[in-house]
Amino acid sequence: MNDSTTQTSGDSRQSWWRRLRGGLSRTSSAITAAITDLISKRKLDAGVVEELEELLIRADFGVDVAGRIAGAVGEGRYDKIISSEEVKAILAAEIEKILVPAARPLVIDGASRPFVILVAGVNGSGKTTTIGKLASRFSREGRQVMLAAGDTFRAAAIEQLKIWGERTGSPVIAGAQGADAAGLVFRALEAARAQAIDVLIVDTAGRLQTKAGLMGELQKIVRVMKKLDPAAPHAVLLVLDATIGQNALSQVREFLKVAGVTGLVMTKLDGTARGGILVAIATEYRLPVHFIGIGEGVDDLAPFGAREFAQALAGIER
Ligand SMILES: Nc1nc2c(ncn2[C@@H]2O[C@H](COP(=O)(O)OP(=O)(O)O)[C@@H](O)[C@H]2O)c(=O)[nH]1
Ligand SMILES: [Mg+2]
Repeated sequence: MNDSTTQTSGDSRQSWWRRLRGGLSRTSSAITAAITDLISKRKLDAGVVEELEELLIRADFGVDVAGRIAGAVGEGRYDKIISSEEVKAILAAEIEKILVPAARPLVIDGASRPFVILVAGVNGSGKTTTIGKLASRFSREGRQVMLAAGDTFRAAAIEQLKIWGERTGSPVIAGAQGADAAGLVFRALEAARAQAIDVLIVDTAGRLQTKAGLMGELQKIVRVMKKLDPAAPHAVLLVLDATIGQNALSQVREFLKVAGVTGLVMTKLDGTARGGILVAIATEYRLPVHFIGIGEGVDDLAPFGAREFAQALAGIER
């Protein structure tokens, strides 16, 4: 996806770019400060390339990607004086190339009513917040949204979803704490059909400690949905917290096994200097990255664009 599909008007595009740039600034400052430091008054040589590789590994790009990008910077440029702006530009171009296949938007198929989105991920990854942000976005697009409080484990989780429902004008189907999540989701899907809802977003629990139980619960939710609509869920979004770095990779592996993940949302990119993890995941799993979260506010979620993300990460000014 390119910038023009992210925002339409020039003004909002500019303000979005500033927000994205600001959100990724921890990672980009770490990278650009190191690059400037590395190449100031020095010719490019194997030592510089190696140090560049190391700094990319520190930003969680992963060893393979870091090696590939550093190699591309070095290619044909040994013994030349190269400016940090040039290095940043090559870096951005290489990151963009890697991310293009991952930047695929979440397409809401209007023929599926409701279009059911199951949201999975470990506790604290940002599921409920992301659901609120998505509800706001879809409502603004003129869609009727309903939320299902499938995280029945904690009372606070149910309350949190209700608040997002109020804020975004979306009805919330919730049960008592401890209620059977699959049963609740069944009811929600019935209600969504009766009320001609366009998008039903289902929150889930993310208890990592009881992995087997949690994963069983997810599978049960999916099985029960299919009784009403064999095509549901139409999307399974895995929400990943960027601040956990390389652990995100093993979470993708676990959830892919049981939940049939169709796309990713990476949150909290504003809270880490290691935003390269998104690049590592995109390379390893070839899953679409639909959205990124760069703050706690309702507007701090954006469709993922390869070029703008790569440029923001490389600290390029527009
Ligand atoms: N800085 C930042 N915080 C976020 C983002 N997304 C979620 N959070 C915060 O992360 C915490 C956990 O989020 P929550 O949605 O409750 O996670 P859940 O347990 O997966 O439902 C909350 O304090 C959120 O405000 C983000 O993109 N950036
Ligand atoms: Mg939650």
